[in-house]
Amino acid sequence: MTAKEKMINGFRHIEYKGESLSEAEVIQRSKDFYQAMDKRRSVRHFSNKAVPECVIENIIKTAGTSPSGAHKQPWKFCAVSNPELKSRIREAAEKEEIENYSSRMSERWLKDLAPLGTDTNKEFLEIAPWLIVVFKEAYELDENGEKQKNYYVNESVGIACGMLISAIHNAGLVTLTHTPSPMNFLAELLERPANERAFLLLPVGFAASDAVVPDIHRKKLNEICDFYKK
Ligand code: IYR
Repeated sequence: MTAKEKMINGFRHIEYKGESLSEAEVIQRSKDFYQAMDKRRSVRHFSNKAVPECVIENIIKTAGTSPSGAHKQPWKFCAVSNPELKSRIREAAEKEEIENYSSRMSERWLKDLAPLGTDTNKEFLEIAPWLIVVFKEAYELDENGEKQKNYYVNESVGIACGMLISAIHNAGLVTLTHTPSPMNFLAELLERPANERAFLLLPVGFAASDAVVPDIHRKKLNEICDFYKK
C-alpha cells in the first residue's frame, strides 16, 4: 500500500486527485459554468440532424458519474434511435397526454402550462434523432436472488438526470424533460426487467433552425437562496 492509501472499515481508500486551483481560478470557473448553464433552455422544436452515437455515449457516461445512495448507481439509460420504436413511444405517450390534457390535469395546471406552449402533440419524440429513456432500479437482486431495496433512488436518479441534462447542453444539443404520466408503457415497449421503473424521457438532438422558446425568466438569486452567515 502506498503512502496515499489507507484502510477505513477494512476497505481500501485511495488518494483523491482533485484539481488544485487558485481562488481567482475558482471564482472564474464558477462564473463561466453558471453563464454557460444559464443559456440552457428546454427546447421542444428539434432538427432531425443525426447526433453521433459516441456523443450519446459520452453524455450517458457523464450521467453515470453522479453520486448515489450507498453507491448503488440505481439507474439505467436506454438510448433509442430506432425509428419504429420512436414512433411507438410517441403513439403511446400521446395517448396518455390526450387523457392528461382532457381530464386528468386541473384547470389550474393547464393555466400554469399555457405560457410554455405544450400540448398533446409530441412530434419531437419522432423528430429528435435520439430518445434517452431513464429508468430507476427500485431494487436489486442479491446473490441469493432476494430483492434488496436500493436507497434514495429518486434522489440518485434525479441527480443523474440533472448531470445528463447539463452534459447534453454542454455538447451543444438540446432536450426537454418529458414525463408522460403514467409511463409504464416505456418499460413495456423497451421490455425492461421487473426492477426498473420509467423515470424520465428525454428527446436529444440539435435545435430546429426555427426553434422558439417561451419568454420566461428565472428566479433571481435572492428568491432561491437564503444565506446564513452570522
Ligand atoms: N406531461 C405533459 C404536461 C406537462 C406537465 C408539466 I408540470 C410541464 O412542465 C410540461 C408539460 C406534457 O408533457 O405535455
